[in-house]
Amino acid sequence: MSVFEAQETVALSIEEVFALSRRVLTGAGLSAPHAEAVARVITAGERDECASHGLYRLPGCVMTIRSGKLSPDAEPVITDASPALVRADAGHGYSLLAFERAAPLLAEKARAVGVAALVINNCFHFSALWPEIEQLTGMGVAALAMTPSHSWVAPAGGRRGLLGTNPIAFGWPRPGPHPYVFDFATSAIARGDMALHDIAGKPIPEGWGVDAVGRSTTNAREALDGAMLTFGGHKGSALSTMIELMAGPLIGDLTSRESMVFDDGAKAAPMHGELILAFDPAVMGGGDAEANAARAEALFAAFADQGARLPSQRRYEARTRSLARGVRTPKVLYDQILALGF
Ligand code: NDP
Ligand code: PYC
Repeated sequence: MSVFEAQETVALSIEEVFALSRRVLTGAGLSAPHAEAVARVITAGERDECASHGLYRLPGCVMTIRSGKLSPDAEPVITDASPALVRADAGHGYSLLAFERAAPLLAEKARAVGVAALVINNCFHFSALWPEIEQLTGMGVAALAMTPSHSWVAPAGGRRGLLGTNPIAFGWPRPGPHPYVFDFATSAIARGDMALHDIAGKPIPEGWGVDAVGRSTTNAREALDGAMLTFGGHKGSALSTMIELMAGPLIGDLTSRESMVFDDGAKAAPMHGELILAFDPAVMGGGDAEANAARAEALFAAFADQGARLPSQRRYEARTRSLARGVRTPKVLYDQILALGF
């Protein structure tokens, strides 16, 4: 349920969400290719009712562009680094254009070798990972993506920000339009969602964060000013640390702590790297690809047999609704976006 459930809303078509996003982003100075790549992902977030990574992100994008740290017209440099490695230097632009331009080569390599990696370096990153995962499953490969953020999250046993909210997302291609996809922060909740609780004046559950002196809090503002906590205690903490390492030093890029130092109080989006792995089940499965795919489908069917739902099912249902009827966005957010003046 949205934290803005009872609030006044504005009705927008999907086309209007994209046009508004593009207008604001180009108005703030982003080049057309970047603005369109970012607007596509913001529109997808709004369409799938992912409030923390939809239109809510536009004011933050404008703040990032105005910080002077982001290169608004950076041309991603894509390198065919080895038979199984694509490297994309985003040149301090947003990650999304680099991903879009490099993804076809990543999938091609996975199909040739079985498993391949895309390393994106020097990118500003604010987006959910599932749009990228869905692009890859649409090319017939399974995919795993991860990225650090800023050091807002305390490790298990600690009380101060050190790790990022570090999302990890996985996708498995399926027949039909809806792949199996999960995508979550390794913090108990994404920071964007925590901020939405703060804006709506809603309490947060115990276990999401601690205040500035390390006491457990149910006040979102206090947790934002203190430290967020990982999901699953030491397990989320270790998974988050793996993401720091795999999408940080392993790929020659910044950790969340180093991203925060780079930010230097500008409150821009995190700047670091992203690691995306792609797997071709037809190559890796060795034998009968159809039989292997059918076994995966039997696993998914067994969820429904006991009344469980698959991750992304809520999103796909929201997508169907939005494509038919458009979206409703909180008026307070819509007015804030118009007040940016673009
Ligand atoms: P949630 O905890 O809301 O959901 C995470 C995943 O779990 C989704 O795939 C969701 O599917 C699935 N899920 C939720 N409830 C169930 C259920 N009952 N049964 C099965 N599956 C379920 O997300 P987070 O707050 O952790 O993250 C939100 C977003 O924030 C992510 O998209 C992430 O990429 C993004 N993010 C980005 C960061 C960045 O640095 N770029 C940093 C941190 C987060 P469904 O959507 O269908 O409910
Ligand atoms: O919601 O945690 C988050 C987040 C960080 C960077 C982009 N989104």
